[in-house]
Amino acid sequence: MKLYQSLGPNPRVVLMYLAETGVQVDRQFVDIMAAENRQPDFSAKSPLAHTPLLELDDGSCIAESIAICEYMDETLGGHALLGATAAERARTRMLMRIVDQLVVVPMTAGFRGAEGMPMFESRLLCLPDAAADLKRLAADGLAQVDRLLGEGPWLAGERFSLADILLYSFVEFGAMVGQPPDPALTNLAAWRDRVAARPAAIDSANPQLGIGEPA
Ligand SMILES: N[C@@H](CCC(=O)N[C@@H](CS)C(=O)NCC(=O)O)C(=O)O
Repeated sequence: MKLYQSLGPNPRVVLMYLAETGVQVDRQFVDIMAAENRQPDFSAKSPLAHTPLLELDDGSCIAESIAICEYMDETLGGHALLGATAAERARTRMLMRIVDQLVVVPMTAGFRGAEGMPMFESRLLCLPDAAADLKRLAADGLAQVDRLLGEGPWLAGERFSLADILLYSFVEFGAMVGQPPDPALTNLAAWRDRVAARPAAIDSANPQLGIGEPA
């Protein structure tokens, strides 16, 4: 099994999953800034030529960060971060869908229509006229997540889950690309500090390093 990873919040979700669980897989860095992901060898493996990508021993491939983590959790991770029961897993999936729709989708579309435009405009539909509104939508999504978090400690309550990893990767990405969370969202700020204190948050920050390798 081999994981293809790169810069960016989506590969970070998988790296943080690996760092949290201790699941070991071979890993290869793909330089998306140099368009390595769009070379025929790689794009034949991935439906949208995206990273992360997990290649199984039989040569078949799984794209999409959450699908990869779910596969690993089911086969190697002992349901560590989805949940121990069907009800827990359903709750984690519910929270991930909320985070995806309310935060990830508008945040990334807002980025593509503004700061990220030079990287994407030659090959993807970018919406510069909508970028400010998309960012407002993502900020509103974070406000809704702040309410869902309440006192926490985690999105699912007492149980740290893949939903926290997904949200954290995109809160950190947003902070780097001009969409930092509103400091008035105090539940989110306290939760972000709690996640940042987990070793996996540090170990997953640099996709070019091995997990736990000193920066
Ligand atoms: N929904 C996908 C998104 C994957 C994605 O957009 N990956 C980015 C890195 S964060 C990528 O490979 N970009 C390369 C490109 O656009 O050329 C997932 O969850 O994995």
